[in-house]
Amino acid sequence: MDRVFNKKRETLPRAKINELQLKQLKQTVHTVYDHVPFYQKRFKELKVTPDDIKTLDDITKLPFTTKDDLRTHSPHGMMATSLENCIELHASSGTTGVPVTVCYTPKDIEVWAEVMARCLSMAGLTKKDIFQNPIPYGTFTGAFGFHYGAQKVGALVIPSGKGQSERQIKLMQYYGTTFVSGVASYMLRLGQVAQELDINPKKLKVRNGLFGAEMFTKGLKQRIMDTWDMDVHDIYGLTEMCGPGVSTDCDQHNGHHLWEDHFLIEIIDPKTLEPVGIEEEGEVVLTTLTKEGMPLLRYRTRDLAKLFDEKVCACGRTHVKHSTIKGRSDDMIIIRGTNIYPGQIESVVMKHDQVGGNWHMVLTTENDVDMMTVEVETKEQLSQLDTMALEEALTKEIQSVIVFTPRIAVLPPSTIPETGLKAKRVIDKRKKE
Ligand code: DLL
Repeated sequence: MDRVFNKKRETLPRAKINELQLKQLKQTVHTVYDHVPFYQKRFKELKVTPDDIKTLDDITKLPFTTKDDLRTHSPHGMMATSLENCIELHASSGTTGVPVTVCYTPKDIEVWAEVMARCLSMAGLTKKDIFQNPIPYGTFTGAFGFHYGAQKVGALVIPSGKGQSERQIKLMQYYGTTFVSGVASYMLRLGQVAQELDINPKKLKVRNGLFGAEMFTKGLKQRIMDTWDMDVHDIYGLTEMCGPGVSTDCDQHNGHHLWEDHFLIEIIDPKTLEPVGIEEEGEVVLTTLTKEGMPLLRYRTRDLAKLFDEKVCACGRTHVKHSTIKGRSDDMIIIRGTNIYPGQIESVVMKHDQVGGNWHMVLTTENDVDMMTVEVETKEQLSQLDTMALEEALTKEIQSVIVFTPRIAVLPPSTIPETGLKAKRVIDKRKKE
């Protein structure tokens, strides 16, 4: 088995994983019951005590935790230990409101480095690699998570940090970067910048990348692979669990292995809050099993995915696999009665070779009717005839996915403004009654 960081842990037999999870779940429940004011109150309201947890299925007796709970109570009302025992703090990027703060003990940082090392190794990182980390170093978890994990693997880390795309390309050229991390849409942008500098991305030494922090479709993945002649893996994570490092897709590319010795996953119906079946899509709910600073029970991520029923993956790992994150339940837009996820539009857009890296959809109200305009940038300036042909093709293909006819605007290269770390795909300017 290659591309593995901790073979013993990553291939634990199912019975052992369940045994370990039950032991750790019991421990976590005891800890929050004894130390976390927020959970003490919730346990009392639900009339549950740690003794009620006898099997893994008993998890359904425990309270959910929501983002709003964290916004109101974190960090102080959610901590299981004093701040004195913590050595680092991070905060969510705040894409959907007030950021949430999480504090880490030394052991939390160790676990984070371990799960990141597993994800990075699964994506092909070795101690021989030159690893470039083009993510802002700050309260966002991205840069530090990758940094700690890559160092644990033993790679040489270039902490290249935020933006400055030309500089990123120059660093790749100068140091011979072989592995890149970050956000997929940014990697595509870097490909464009290299070309603008007259550098063929394929001629650089980059051969592997691990990207996440936002939904990206197979089409976008393929686009990066073709532009750079590199392999691409997808990493999922969120500040509330640790940051990046919760799961990654292995070389089979048919699901993300989630580290079940540190996180317990459930998939629920977001309306009824009941568990859904295997292979059924629902909201990802996560419980931390080894966290000391801010353990969380049944955290409702609002991310949508399904679990796969596979005992042992062809890669040799036994940890459960979930599908690519389809998006957040709050990313779904309803327009003229149709539910649309940005990913559905991206899948169509990315099939067209002439389309560049950036696109978004603008929603407006005209004569009291919702309108959707999909704006796409081209890679290179197109002739009027080619522009019209592309508009026509996109109109037809997007219409077949969303049922009504969208407007399409094909724009020259680099005209859609960048929106920071995570791409903003929906600009909603509709009149709100
Ligand atoms: O985005 C952590 C991260 C950094 C993950 C770098 C991967 C790479 P937050 O800012 O707290 O943390 O945002 C977490 O981002 O709930 C998902 O909605 C979304 N997300 C993260 N990874 C993926 C992914 C980081 N691979 C939120 N696919 C999560 C789809 C993702 N969505």
